Amino acid sequence: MGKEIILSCETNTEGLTVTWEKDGQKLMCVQDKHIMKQDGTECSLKILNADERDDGNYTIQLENNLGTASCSAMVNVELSEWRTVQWEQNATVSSLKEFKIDNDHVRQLRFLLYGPVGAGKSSIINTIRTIFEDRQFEGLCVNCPVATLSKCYTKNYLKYSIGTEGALPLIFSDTMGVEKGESEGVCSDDIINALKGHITEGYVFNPTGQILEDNPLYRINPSLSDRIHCLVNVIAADKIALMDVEVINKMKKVREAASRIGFPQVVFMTRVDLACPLTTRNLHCIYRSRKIKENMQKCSNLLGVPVNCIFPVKNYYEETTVNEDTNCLMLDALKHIIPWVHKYVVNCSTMSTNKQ
Ligand SMILES: Nc1nc2c(ncn2[C@@H]2O[C@H](COP(=O)(O)OP(=O)(O)O)[C@@H](O)[C@H]2O)c(=O)[nH]1
Ligand SMILES: [Mg+2]
Repeated sequence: MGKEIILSCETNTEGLTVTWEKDGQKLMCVQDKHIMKQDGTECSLKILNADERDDGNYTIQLENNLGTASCSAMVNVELSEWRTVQWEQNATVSSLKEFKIDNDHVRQLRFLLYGPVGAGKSSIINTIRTIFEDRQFEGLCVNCPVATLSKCYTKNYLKYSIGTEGALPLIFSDTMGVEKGESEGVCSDDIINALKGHITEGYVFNPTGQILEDNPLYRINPSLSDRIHCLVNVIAADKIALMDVEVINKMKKVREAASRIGFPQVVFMTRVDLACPLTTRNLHCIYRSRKIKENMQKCSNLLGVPVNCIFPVKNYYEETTVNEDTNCLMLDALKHIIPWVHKYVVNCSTMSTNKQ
């Protein structure tokens, strides 16, 4: 952003007719923006003070009496960094490992992961466990393409602790994915029941109907420590544009119920590496990428969650070794969310104590 871009082309003969094109159209030279040069066998196009309007596919067309030739280059102007991440993990890992809940009634902050099938919910838990246990996890049922076809994916309501022997006071609950169709995927009312603490872990989600009160896994009077303290909506960055309206409406219903309860809600936008080539090459560019920013804005519009509550993350999915950049991006999200959820729990507890 704001820099100078030079596209240059070396030819093997002089005296060529040169035309520059942008996205298939002849480039109209704008004063103080484009400088075209032809010096012997060297042709160049200088783009001054680059901004997002300069993005595009630039082609140089060369012509002489023997024929024509062309050559193209893609220009992608990075944004100025609009959120910063600490790309060194030790300090954050240590401070989160030392985190304690300032409350006698709640031992663990509870997060529920919710979103479409294949969005990366189970992978998020794998990734967080990998960070705090310093080894690659394969414990959860993560969708593989074959498994997705045979519909073998997360069906149970399961909770996962974090850190060796649950050293961190955090619990992540995995859920069945949302799907379009009346009796497909997790039932929205069951997610709302789970948020309120009515569902005990181990319950097998039933797409055709919510849990009944006489089910042994139905908790009639959940306490603050049984309830969920943060709803984590999970959306895959590369699938946002393809999201079915029925899935979006189901997610909105849950979000509205969560808003009535009043606890923190965030979005983890996964699979950023599949949505943006700049980010695939270098995760440090994530908050310079226009594609990521646009996708975050789309998530915000779809679900009604403000952009500052949306965290792009990359999960472990095929790697066999731990990667500090992957860890740091996830840690950045946790570092922002945990104090917020902690404050919510302490406030709830104080309010219920005052009522007694
Ligand atoms: N490239 C990439 N793949 C991911 C990422 N997160 C998840 N996946 C893959 O996406 C698929 C679905 O992930 P999964 O965690 O099972 O989704 P769930 O149905 O929401 O639990 C799996 O094949 C994962 O390996 C990511 O950040 N990047
Ligand atoms: Mg899953």
